[in-house]
Amino acid sequence: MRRLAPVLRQDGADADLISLIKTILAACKEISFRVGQGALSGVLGSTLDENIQGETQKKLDVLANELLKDMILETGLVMAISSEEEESTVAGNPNGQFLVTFDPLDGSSNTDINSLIGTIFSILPAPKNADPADPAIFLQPGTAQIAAGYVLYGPSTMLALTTGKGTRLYTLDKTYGGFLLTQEEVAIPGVTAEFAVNMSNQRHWEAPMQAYINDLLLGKAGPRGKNYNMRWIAAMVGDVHRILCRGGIFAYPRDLKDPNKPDKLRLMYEANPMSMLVEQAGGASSTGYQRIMEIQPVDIHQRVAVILGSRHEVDSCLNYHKA
Ligand code: AFP
Repeated sequence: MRRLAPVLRQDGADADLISLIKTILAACKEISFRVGQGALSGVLGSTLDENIQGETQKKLDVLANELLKDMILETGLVMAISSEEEESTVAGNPNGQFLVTFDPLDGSSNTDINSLIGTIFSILPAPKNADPADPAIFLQPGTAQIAAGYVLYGPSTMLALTTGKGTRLYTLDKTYGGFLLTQEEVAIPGVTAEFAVNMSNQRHWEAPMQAYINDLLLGKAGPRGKNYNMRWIAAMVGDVHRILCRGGIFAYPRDLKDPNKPDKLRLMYEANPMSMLVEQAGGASSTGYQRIMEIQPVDIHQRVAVILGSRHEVDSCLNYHKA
């Protein structure tokens, strides 16, 4: 089996990018170890604090954030980092050529029930001669991403990674301590009969999403002419991983429950990296009205509606939004 570095070299990644990715993964291996220890590690449960999103922080969120932040900044390769758990960006080396934005622990409500969680990351180019302390350096569309990936802490620890040459899956070999290539080229089937959405929000969605899901629920007797199955992991990494493995559509649509927070998922460290992984695997990703990776960000913690997965199913959903 092939190790990560030679595969990245073959894909044209330079030594600095490989070194940065390996550092991110070194932090993820440490997180994987702590997660694997479960209650024995003493890091389950909540802190007394809230993050910038107003959500209770889990101890593991804080630990994962500190590990990633410190290790990435120590490389000297990075001008600044931005994290779900940091109110603003954190400056690094003014001459660093990369920016890294990450969700240290996605699906953190799953930590206490020994269920799927993961780390999502996105690597962007650092602008030349910019102020490392200025958050505006991160406001680049997803199309500018140099690399994107996630590490899924499940029964095995897996890495999904793209540097723009397809999406590849690796599995952490805990005996040797490195990630080995286990799926060279992920290809999401274009057609699916599986959807993932939090149905409890259905009554708050916009009309096009209501109509689309209603038609899926009508099954064989409805306009789609086939029965659909539903899955919801409550961790985007888990749902996207399933879609990379066997297809499907994942949606966290706009929701009119709280007018101050119509969208849930974060553009910079959830939607953009996942969109790059999905598109590089032949899938599609949209807000319903716009390709996610073409959104010009206005804020590092910006939220967006997300509809992604099997290309033809995403197209069907988008047709409802055109009507
Ligand atoms: P947390 O990481 O804060 O737990 O949020 C996870 C998440 O952002 C995303 O990974 C899930 O798909 C979604 O929220 C789950 O949302 P529901 O709470 O509506 O199930």
